Amino acid sequence: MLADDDGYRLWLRYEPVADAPRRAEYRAAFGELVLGERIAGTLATALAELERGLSGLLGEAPPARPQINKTAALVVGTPASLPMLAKLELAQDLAKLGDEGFLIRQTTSDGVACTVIAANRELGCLYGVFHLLRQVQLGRALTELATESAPKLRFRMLDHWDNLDRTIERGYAGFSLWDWHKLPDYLDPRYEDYARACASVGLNGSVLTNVNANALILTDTYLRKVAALANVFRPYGVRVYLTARFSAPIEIGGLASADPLAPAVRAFWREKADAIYRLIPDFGGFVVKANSEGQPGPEDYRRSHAEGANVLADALAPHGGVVIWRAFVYSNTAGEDRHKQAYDEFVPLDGKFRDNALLQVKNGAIDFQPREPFHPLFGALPRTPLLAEFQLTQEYLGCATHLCYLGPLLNETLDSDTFVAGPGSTVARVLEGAVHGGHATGLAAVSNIGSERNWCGHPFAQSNWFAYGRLAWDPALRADDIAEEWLQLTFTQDPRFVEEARRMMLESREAVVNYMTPLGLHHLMAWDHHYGPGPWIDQGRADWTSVYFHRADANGIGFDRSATGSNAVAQYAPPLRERFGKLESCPESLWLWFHHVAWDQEMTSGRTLWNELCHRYDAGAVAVSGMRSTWASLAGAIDGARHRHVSDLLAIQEKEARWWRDACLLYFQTFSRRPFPEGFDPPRGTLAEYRARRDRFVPGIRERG
Ligand code: GCW
Repeated sequence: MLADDDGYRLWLRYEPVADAPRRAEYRAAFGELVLGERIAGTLATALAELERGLSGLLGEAPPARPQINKTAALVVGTPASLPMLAKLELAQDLAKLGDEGFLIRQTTSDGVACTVIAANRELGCLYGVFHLLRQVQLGRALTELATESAPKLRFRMLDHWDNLDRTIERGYAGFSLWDWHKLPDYLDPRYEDYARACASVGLNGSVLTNVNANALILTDTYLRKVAALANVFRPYGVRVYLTARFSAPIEIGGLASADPLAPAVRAFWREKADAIYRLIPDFGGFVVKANSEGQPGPEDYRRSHAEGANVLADALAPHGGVVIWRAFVYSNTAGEDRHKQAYDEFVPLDGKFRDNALLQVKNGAIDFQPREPFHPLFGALPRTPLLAEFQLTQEYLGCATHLCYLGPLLNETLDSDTFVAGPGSTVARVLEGAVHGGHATGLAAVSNIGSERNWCGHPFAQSNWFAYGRLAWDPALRADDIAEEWLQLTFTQDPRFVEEARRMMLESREAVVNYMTPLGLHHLMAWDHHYGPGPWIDQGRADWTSVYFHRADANGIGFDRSATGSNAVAQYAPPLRERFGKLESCPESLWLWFHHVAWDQEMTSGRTLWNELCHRYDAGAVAVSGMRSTWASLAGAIDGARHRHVSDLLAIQEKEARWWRDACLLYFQTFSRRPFPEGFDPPRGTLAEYRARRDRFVPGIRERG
């Protein structure tokens, strides 16, 4: 019987290497730990990680010494901290690796067999240490350790939507990690474990607060608390960022206006930035949601987003900080197709932002749906550095209960070809600065972390934190390799388990797409909390309703965004605008995103659209039942606690997938007026029952009373 595991250690479990000969090889090769001189800060952290990791993996940590005196050594340092590195002639290789990259070499120095982890900066050493530990955890042969690695993206951010009262907007894993009430005096040990986990996958920025921001975070009392967190994160290379409420000059500055061009407002932001940097010298900067969903912004003063962003950018520039301005902007009154609004707003502003102002663009044009085509702003702003924003917390992908591995979604967006500079202009290459010759920028993701013991609530949700970090380091990595690695690190190396669970993970996102929003449907979730189906939602602000997005009628279903409709397709570069614009060339997976399609339209499967829709909804629900039985067959391969936890959640997911399937199809049938295909397992409830269901106090939103 394997001991129960509560999931707290994530992918950093450091259990003894199971293969005894391999363990002996490692022990022999890592005879002693030799670290660069001036051990403090990040280098000390790297040593502590090595000792901790190797003592778990190998049974004991090799002794740490300032120089070699055995026959084998694990040597870690920068050329500045470890003079012996000079002899190894690494300078040329290191030169390519920048501030955060590292290399691992196996070599001899004065007759001593050395495994060397070298980097230009201490943070690179720490990343190299985590890389090495991961290889040892995976039981890789010593001959496979040599590598060179540098992040392809500069900003690798985790965005917390955490409120000061510790609730988390769209959070499904408990309350906020940040215990503001007890900070700065009490430092929960979790803070350090959080930073370790982030650094272990290469994340280097943490936005502590919700983009629906509270200006109080910028007051002195809170900034001292933020500084305490920054002190904990610093050795791990995780910089702290805060969300800035645009109206803060009024709310905490005593000004009558927040007009970005008013001298007093500029002075407010300058003084605020100065005060922050006095407390947090490596503060990352501000993230701003402005003029979106009721948030204040420069348009309140008839100023552009660029004018707004630049004031904050100017305040941060002397300190090396950046402002990350969100492009998730749409009008407060429904009018133009929401798909088009951010593009229309920001394309005319290209080139008008300061160098230290970055635009953060959601992966798709609407809002973190199970499947969206990539956002047309990628590639459309050659003079503006961009971050792509993903959502790890599963607001639209099953909230707290669904197993949905997001690796395939991330790959799908990052691999999407924008064609802006010919074929191969993928979103990833746009972000890397390779398409327009700009600077590499980054990725951001809304965190799925909370106070639950296992951090993410669902044991498999940890894989999304992990996969995101790995892809932010290298957007070319493949979701299936990452899944395999994560499973081995997190659960076991048992090949049957890894193979079966990996298959489950890889199928899981498509299953969610199928039972929620197949064929390009989107935003059919229940009102406000977005938990469960609500395709019938037709009240309230039009572009927050489901009927706005699916447009089902007696003829067919789908949002016409072709030239005959809203013409959002024109926002994509040729040949995509033509490809998406015509039903014949549009991928079927996006049909109802871009077209209003007749119920009897034939699809490549030979089915009519209506029958295909039934088939997809059913296939999604069936896939979850399949995941459930696969998982049941894996009992015993891992510890009982985590196995049971996942089993119970899969049982909930199976019920909920069926709920989605039945509710959506019964509802759409009122338009299609066609029977369910032959052999179709009929819905278990009635439409009236599904419509009458009211879920209260769903996690992730604040409901009172
Ligand atoms: O998807 C929507 C969410 C809001 C969120 C918003 C955003 C923070 O429903 O809760 O607000 O996106 O990204 O700003």
